[in-house]
Amino acid sequence: MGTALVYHEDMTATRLLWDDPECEIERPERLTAALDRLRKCGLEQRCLRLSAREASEEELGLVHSPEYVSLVRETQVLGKEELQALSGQFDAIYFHPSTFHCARLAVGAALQLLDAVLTGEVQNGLALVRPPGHHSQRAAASGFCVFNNVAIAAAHAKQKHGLHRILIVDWDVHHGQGTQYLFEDDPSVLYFSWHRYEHGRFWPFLRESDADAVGRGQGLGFTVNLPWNQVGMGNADYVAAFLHLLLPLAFEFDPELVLVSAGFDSAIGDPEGQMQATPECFAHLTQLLQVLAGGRVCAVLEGGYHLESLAESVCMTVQTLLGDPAPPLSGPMCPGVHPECLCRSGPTLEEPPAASDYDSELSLDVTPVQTSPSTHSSEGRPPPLLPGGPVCKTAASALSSLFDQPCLHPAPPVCPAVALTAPDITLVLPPDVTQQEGSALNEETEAWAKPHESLAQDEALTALGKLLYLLDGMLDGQVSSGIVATPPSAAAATLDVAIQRGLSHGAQRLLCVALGQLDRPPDLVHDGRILWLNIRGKEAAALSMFQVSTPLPVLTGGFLSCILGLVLPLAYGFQPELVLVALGPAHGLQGPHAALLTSMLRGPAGGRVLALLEEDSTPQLAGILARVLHGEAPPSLGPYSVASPEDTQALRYLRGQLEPQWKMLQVTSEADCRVSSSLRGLKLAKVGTFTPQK
Ligand code: X5A
Ligand code: ZN
Repeated sequence: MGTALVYHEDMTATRLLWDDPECEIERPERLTAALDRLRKCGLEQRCLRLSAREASEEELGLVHSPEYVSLVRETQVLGKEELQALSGQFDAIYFHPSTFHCARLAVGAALQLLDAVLTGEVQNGLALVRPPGHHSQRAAASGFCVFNNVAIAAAHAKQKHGLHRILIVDWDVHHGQGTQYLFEDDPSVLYFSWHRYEHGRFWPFLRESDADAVGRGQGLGFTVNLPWNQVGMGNADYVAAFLHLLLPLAFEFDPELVLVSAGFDSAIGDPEGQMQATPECFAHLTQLLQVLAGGRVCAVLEGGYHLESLAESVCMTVQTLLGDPAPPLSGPMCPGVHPECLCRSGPTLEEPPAASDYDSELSLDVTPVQTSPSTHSSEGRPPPLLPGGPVCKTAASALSSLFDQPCLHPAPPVCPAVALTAPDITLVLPPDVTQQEGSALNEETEAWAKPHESLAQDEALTALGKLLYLLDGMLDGQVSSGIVATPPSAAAATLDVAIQRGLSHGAQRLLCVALGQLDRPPDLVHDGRILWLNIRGKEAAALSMFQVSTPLPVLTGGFLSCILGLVLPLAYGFQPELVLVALGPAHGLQGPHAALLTSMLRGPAGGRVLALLEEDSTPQLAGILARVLHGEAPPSLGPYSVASPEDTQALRYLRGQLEPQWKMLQVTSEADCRVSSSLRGLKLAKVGTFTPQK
């Protein structure tokens, strides 16, 4: 199943015909820049190209009043003066004789994308549209938006496809007040928006953009606003907001479809947003959403006014929709540490991400660029900004070198390999997953096996040979990820060898997630190169910031809290070059849970995940892991059940222990805390009253 790209050249027609400094940023070049970049990077060619159609007036009527539709229709015949006069009746709006046509194409593009996804023609996609939609209301244009593309798509998904639960994620830097108004009393649409707010001093200056607007009537609890009261939010803030706020709610909501109001004015360089998130961050946001709704994600362009940043962020989004692993995030992952601070203390913006950082994506031979966690975690937040100084200059030079290259993408990523030893495991693998035949040389394999009694028998040696070969392929960048099956008795020793081999190959940070009865190898180095996380069903303990164990929660809610609230924040904070996921003896994990964990662990390590299974695991398990490593969506976890009190307590204890060192565990910023507290009561109320209708 593929990715659709919906577009129509006519949408470049609408443009500002008079002087208006507020509106001039919404230009035709926004679309051409994005499309050109998609072509140059070979991404457009990998998509199913769909030509946008015009939405019908009936479709516009799903959310807009007939009078408003007539008003916009009539702008087609107006002259410049009349257009300007009418535009003045709305907030931040310009009309052009082509506006009605373009705006109908924009809605039509969103609908076409939605239909392609909901009929199963494609898995996901992006509609590249102008004008944008999320500020548009039932009877009003606003903020460059004429018709609400995403809202009409949601209404259509309910009406024509019978959907019951739709998640709208609005990552544009402005509050989509139009979308909020249209669904505020509707519990079948969960609307999430983060936005620059600055305590109400940023456009659209609305009280109802604040965190305490949570919907009303039946829709109470189904509107979630995360206002940013400062500019300069970066990768760590965005990822933390998804992990700690959006995703826990989204998993509980269990959407059948995810619509993204994909504005890229929340990216670095944008004059409106003044934020710091790099284009790669949108790959991560996309990947985090792809674990929902069976991967049915429809992204529709909203804002984004820095052409380079916009184009690159669009590419990151499409590349991820296509299933490629997200490139690693650069810079220390510390939520709440904002650019002024970074410029003064961190190496990131002083040594801006350069071409080589992107080239190193699939190669571990390059010296890692990130600060190690031990240097940025021990001293807390850097001192506040001193007035004046070189701050902005540094940020600007970081930005220019970030966008200097014509195309930042490496060659299309290599596919996962599966190295299985037991011949009786036959798999239904995706066609481009390679069944690895190769093996390390016998001498080398025996040398690695020597210290381990459990690796003496032939079967264990064969598995080890395959593992070493696969691991070298991953570390050298020939394969992105892989699966190896070992005899159960050899699991611990095989994992030990994998870690040692990774270190001797020069890996600087290796994350090991061990499930079941697998102890940390006793003679492992304690120098911060290995983060050992054991999810095994005994007690919660943090022996050090690099050695953590937690019980395996039995209920779905507990499992999700453990993944979203502990495993992924640690993983994103650690920024590993390689992740080993080992399903050891008595791991107790069901297929869908293992698939979700493995799928999400692709994020922090640029897709380099090696899964170790036991030989007697079912072929289905190996198959499902191969598919998620290949970029497919994990299967649903089944009905949601709230975490048990014991699981919640264990998690809270561990987070308390580890929070001082691992900043990604902290629920970011004051605003975020306020959202959580305004939702807490509602979320609990919802668990009792909200019954998913499948
Ligand atoms: C879609 C979008 C922004 C309007 C800003 C007006 N609109 N100052 O990004
Ligand atoms: Zn915007």
